[in-house]
Amino acid sequence: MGFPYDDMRSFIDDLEKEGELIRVQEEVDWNLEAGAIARRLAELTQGRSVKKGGQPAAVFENVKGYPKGFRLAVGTHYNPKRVSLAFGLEDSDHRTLQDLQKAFIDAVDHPIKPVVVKNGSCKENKLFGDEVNLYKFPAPMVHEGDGGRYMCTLHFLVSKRLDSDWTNWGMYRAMIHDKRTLGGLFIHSQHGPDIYYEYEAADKPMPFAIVIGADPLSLFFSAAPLPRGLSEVDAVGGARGKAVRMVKCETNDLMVPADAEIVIEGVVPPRVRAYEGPFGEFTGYRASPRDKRPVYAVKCITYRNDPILTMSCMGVPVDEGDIVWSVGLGSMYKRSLINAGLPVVDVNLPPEASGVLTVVSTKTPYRGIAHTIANVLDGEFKMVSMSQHILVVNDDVDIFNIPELLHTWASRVHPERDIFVRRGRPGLPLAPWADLDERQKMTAPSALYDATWSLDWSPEIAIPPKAAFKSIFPVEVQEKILSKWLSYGFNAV
Ligand SMILES: Cc1cc2nc3c(=O)[nH]c(=O)nc-3n(C[C@H](O)[C@H](O)[C@H](O)COP(=O)(O)O)c2cc1C
Ligand SMILES: [Mn+2]
Repeated sequence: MGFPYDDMRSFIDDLEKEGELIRVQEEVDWNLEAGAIARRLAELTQGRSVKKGGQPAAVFENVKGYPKGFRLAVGTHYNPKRVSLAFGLEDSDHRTLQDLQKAFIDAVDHPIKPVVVKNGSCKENKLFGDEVNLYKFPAPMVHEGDGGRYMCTLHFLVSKRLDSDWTNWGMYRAMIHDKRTLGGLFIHSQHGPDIYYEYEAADKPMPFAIVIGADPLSLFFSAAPLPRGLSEVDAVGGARGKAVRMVKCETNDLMVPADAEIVIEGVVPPRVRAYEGPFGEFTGYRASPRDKRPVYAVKCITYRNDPILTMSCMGVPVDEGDIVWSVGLGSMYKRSLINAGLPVVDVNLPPEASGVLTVVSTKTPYRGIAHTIANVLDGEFKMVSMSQHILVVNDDVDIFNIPELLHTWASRVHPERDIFVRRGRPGLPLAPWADLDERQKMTAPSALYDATWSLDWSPEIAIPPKAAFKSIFPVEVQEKILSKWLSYGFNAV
């Protein structure tokens, strides 16, 4: 079908045509086998396309103990090439994280509202009341040591603010408690959790829909911190250049994409908690303990014939979480810093750092701009969930070049003067470096590293010149060498 995709299936078909996905006919167990394959694919792929040495994504067509047709998909967003296809970018083989950031920011700045349609393929099968059984789907036991089978690892939660038109889509993991109940992790200051706490304060159950396997951009935007009040579906419409088609839920007034694979409907009741987790997380560790967390009481499930359950096996980089943070968070941080009038050049959350490191390159018109940058991000994004470490560098550094970035960090941060330990802020409950008490109370400390040269230092005598081809040779010498490169006998670059 090609871009824009109306559903996950047509995207999967295109990934297959591009050589970026295979269909596995061999029997695969939902119990650890699917997760372990997904993990190995991520670790071998490292964000590369198949042409450049990565492994394909996979649809498991034959899941142990399940009827034919009930399928699992992994790896659909493991590299920028697949995401570029989802965005409809030409020349997807050569697209960079920066190209994707640009497409993401454009979409947020040019949203398109969804359209409501009467019917959709997500209504092909309907389960109500006693028929509801989450185990009907091959929800995976993703990693060893997880608290249970996770139905929702690559999906989004639809919820609507009390007394407002703002409908939020957000990705918050959910585990099966029993055939009609899910439970999940709500990290403070995220939109979905904030909306739930509003209902809870009013002593009302929060109606929800969980959508699995909608078009490939939906989950990408659902996992990023869009501006408060902007409905993710409008940004997805913007990215598609075409409105998303939506149908009404069976048991509440929420709208869901018409051709989603699986839709779970129900309520999150106030003041009910059940033990959820632990789970292997995006930081590359299983750090947040089993704890009492909100529950989803399921009233209805609708699904397409031969449904595809998308899943993520998060862990060490690079998996889809790392790509999503890099593009989604990177875009939103850059947009907000530039909108705040700061002379920021680039923002990179290197996928290799699991999204907990934010690097900003900037001009330095005044002393301490690194703190202004951190404060803007704190204010707008609260920074609870991601980007616990912020590294600010001068704009001579290409922060998308990881060796250059590491060299800068190692060579320009004064250990006494340039590292600012940040305590007392809300912290990441999943922070692997924090002690258990800090993780449970969400008070993990974080740090700001100011790698910009001191404005007091004289460029002539105190700032060490960089001994790089581009900076420590006269332009004439550089040009001569570039023009003669091949005649010297060296390889083309
Ligand atoms: C695979 C995946 C799983 C995630 N799981 C959770 C989670 O369990 N709880 C949570 O609060 N955020 C989780 N996130 C992060 C949120 O999706 C992300 O911060 C997003 O901005 C939330 O949407 P919101 O800004 O509308 O709240 C997850 C992200 C991904 C990619
Ligand atoms: Mn949101």
